[in-house]
Order: sequence, then structure tokens, then C-alpha cells
Amino acid sequence: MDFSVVRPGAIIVLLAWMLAPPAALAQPFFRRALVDPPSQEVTAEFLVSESGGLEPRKGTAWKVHFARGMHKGLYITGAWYKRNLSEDWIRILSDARIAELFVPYHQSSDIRYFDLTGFSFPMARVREEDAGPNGNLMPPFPGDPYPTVVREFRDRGVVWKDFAHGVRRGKELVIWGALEAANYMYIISYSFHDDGTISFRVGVTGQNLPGHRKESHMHNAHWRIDIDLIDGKKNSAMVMRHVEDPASMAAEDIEEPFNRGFEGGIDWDAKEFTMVRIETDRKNANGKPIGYDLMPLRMGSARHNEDFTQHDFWVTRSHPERPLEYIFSNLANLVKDEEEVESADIVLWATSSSHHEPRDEDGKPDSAPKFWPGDDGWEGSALVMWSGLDLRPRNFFDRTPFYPYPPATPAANPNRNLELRQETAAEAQPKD
Ligand SMILES: [Cu+2]
Repeated sequence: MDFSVVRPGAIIVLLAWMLAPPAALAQPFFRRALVDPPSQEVTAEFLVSESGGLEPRKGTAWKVHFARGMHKGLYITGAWYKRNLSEDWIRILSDARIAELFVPYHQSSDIRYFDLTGFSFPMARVREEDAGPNGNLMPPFPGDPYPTVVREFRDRGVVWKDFAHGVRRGKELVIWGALEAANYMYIISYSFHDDGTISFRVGVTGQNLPGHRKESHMHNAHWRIDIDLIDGKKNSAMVMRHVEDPASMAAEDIEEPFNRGFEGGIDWDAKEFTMVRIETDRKNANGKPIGYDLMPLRMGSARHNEDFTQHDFWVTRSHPERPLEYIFSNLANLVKDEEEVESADIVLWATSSSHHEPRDEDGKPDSAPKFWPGDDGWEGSALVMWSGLDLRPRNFFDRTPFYPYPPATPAANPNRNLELRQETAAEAQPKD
């Protein structure tokens, strides 16, 4: 971010650059800059049997492809889910990533960092202590000298509890890595829950900006999620609004096409509990359309001078072949032609913001050795602050997942919960 920052490690790196033969440096440099390594795959199964009972379904599973890339950080290149281990994979995501990390400072209007696209920051090295007791390090990507991604299999607390069947604790498969943005660190995390939910999170930590240690700023994560739900060419963007007039005793929930059915941006309304809903043309066993809700997690809604910050959620048509398709700051141009976003291949864009008002817990000056005139000898690390969103299934299952229902009676259709599979088996196969 600020290249006047010179840490002891940076001096060593700089000396290595100056002293090493050019050919030895050119290869890793160009490999990193021009070609992103291929994706890796992880899978996880979540068994129903831990709840007890005689539930005929065995459990759920995730299969996830992830990669790291220049100006992309850690990103998802495909995600498939099984509602039941005996069913085929169902495609959920074709690509999901942070498209930009935009960091405007409050007083210094000239400090407006585009930390993802404006710099060529690498992924940070991860070690055993990053992985913790429930995690392990994924192998380094080809060309990388060290591992950069942690996989964890975590307990995620209570998922249901009732008087009849006790309690069920949930699990999640988490894939995370950190973008080393000079003095700052962005922890990029994707979590795939046993119930089909996906959590997208970015955590901001590291050292406050030299020269501006105490200046407030915003860390905006601008997410781009190319959802391909079952048949990705037939997904519709909807909006759910909760409308309640305190003068009356009634309320209603309104579902309507996103932006009248066309590309564009909308705002999150705290009183309306705004959700963006993605619906498919497929129905569950109860005849309800299968979908996902984009559930924002927020401390506030960042609005800055830049036009791409004027809305909280955007939906566009997917055009992966267009070179500027992945650039969040290009959103206003992407929506100009107002293509339809009903029964189409659509992309969700959402912003999650961490408002960083520095505090003494971030660190202290006059602690580390000082290397140049004006060096404040800063030591410490701002405690991580998270922002993000969840994608949560809606009517994907036909009843509570992981609930120990009694087995179906002979009169009931034993294949009730397999209807989706029979409809979509051909299209649910992984394509890459
Ligand atoms: Cu900060």
C-alpha cells in the first residue's frame, strides 16, 4: 500500500532482488503475473446418522474447486452440493470471488486504495499454526514456494434444537487464505455448511497504514458471485422486501423481480430486511421453486464518491468472455444495456464493509526498532474485523435437513425426496 514502509523482511527481499541473477527472478515473477495455477479440489461429507433416528437419507456433501490468482486472491472456481449422498452432485456456483478491495481514507481524500486490482499482492504463507486443531494446509499451488490455503472442518454450533429430538450441531468445510497487502492482511474465507449454506467472509487485520495509523477508513469487499443454480442458464433474480407500517398491526413480505427484471443495482433497506433471491425453474417435492437467498451481514452501508459504491447489490448477465466483466469498478458500464435477469445466466454483486476506526488495540508506536528518520517504531496488529454475506438455500430441501424423521410409510412415495435428481441428473454433472 505505502511503499515508504520498509520492514526488516522487506530489506532482505529488496537485497535479494538486487543481488540475484535476473533469470532466477524472472521466472517466478512472470509465472505469477501471467498464468494463474490450476484449481484444487476439496470434498466433505456430513452424515445424518449423528442425529440418531431412522432417517433414510444418509447425509449431504460439498465438492469445491478453488484457486489463487493475481488480482483475485483466493477464489472459487466451482461448487457442487448433494442433498443426499445417494443423489448426484448439483451445481451451485461456477465462480465466486472478491472482485475488489476498496479502501478510502476519511481525511486524506487522495488515499483511496484498490488493494486487489491496483497492486500485485501475493497470498501470504500459511503454517500449521494457521490451520489450528481442525485444519490442514492444502498443497502449494504449482509455482508457489509455500502453502497459501487452509482447509478446516469446523463445528459451527447448534443448527436445530427442539423438545422432540434433542439437538443437532452443525459442521462446515472452510477454505481460507490471506492476501498480504503490504502492511495489511485480508483473510479471504469461503465456508460451505452441511445444510447447503455458503458463507463469504473477508477479515481485515495487520498493521495500520504508516503515516496514518490513527486515521479512520473503510475496507470495502466487493464480491462477484456467478451463481449457476442447477441449470445456470435459467436463474431469476428476485428481491424480498418486508413491508410493515407501524401505524397498523399487519405486515407483508413482497417478492418481486429484481430491478423490474433488468440489470442494475438496488439498496439494502434496514427496515425491509432486503434479500436478493435467486430462483430456478425447478421445484422441490412440495412444488415450491428451489432457490437461494443472499443474506447480507452488515454493520452499515458504505457510500463513497465512486459510482460503484452507490448501491449495495447488483445483478448482471454473465459474460465471462468480456475482458472487463470481472471489474467491480466497471459495474455502471456493465448494467448500461439493461439486459434481462430473469431465466438467464446471472451474476450477483454485493458489497460488505468494515468501518475501521482505529483504537489502541490496533498496536502501539515506539516499540519496534526504528530504521529511518520519522519511523514510528509501530508494533501490533489490528484485531481481525469481518464482513461478508451468506447464500442460504430456500426450498432446496423439502423438510428440515439433518432432522431424524421416522422412515416413510409404505403408502408414501419413497422417492419423494429424489424428484430433483430425476429431473436434472444430466445437467447436474460437474462440467470441469
Ligand atoms: Cu483498517
